[in-house]
Amino acid sequence: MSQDDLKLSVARAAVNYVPEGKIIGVGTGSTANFFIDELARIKDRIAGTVASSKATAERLVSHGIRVFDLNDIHDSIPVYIDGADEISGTGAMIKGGGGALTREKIIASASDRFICIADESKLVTTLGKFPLPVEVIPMAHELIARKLDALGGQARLRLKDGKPFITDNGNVILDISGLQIARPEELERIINNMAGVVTVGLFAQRGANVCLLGSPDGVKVLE
Ligand code: ABF
Repeated sequence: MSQDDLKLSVARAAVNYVPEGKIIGVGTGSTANFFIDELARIKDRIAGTVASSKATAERLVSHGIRVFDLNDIHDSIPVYIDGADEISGTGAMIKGGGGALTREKIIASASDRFICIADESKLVTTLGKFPLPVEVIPMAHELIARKLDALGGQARLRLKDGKPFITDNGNVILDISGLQIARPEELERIINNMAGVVTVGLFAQRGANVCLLGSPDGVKVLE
């Protein structure tokens, strides 16, 4: 089975978690894209979606799926379905490899349940092998990089085509490599408290409620 087959298998499994007649949160990335394509098959059974990135909103709209502005939704969102770069057995995640971490964290915080969809290669014992993304206000990236280095990692400004990668929110991203994240909730709090940080891509204080992991033996469910 290819990695894409595994992503497709979890995307299909995630459709079973979509409640009828509701607005659901939809994540970003290649696994989330498989989910969007599957969601299109049942689009008449939901009221609509909120999207965690411009790219996701465009893909949803291209399927004729309604996308709401979060400010126009006055109830909590029953489920948010999204991928991850790494996930621990307790549901803590590193996210943001795709650069959408801030909107992902906002929608996760607005949702009753976070359903993480990933192939099983994303499951780790200790988070940190995948460089931890941090979205930062552009004027503060050198300052924040020094503070992150002091935590024991190496922070690098994310580039795209030789220029700083710019998020949907107009900010830049620092990727921290070399971390072994033994206490993800604590590190999330510490980095969130740095002035100039918009969002850290650690999702530990609000982790996944359910994780659907694609494996050659089928979809494994961690709850
Ligand atoms: C989003 O997509 C991100 O938080 C994460 O960076 C990425 C995972 O992408 P993929 O599904 O392509 O591995 O969920």
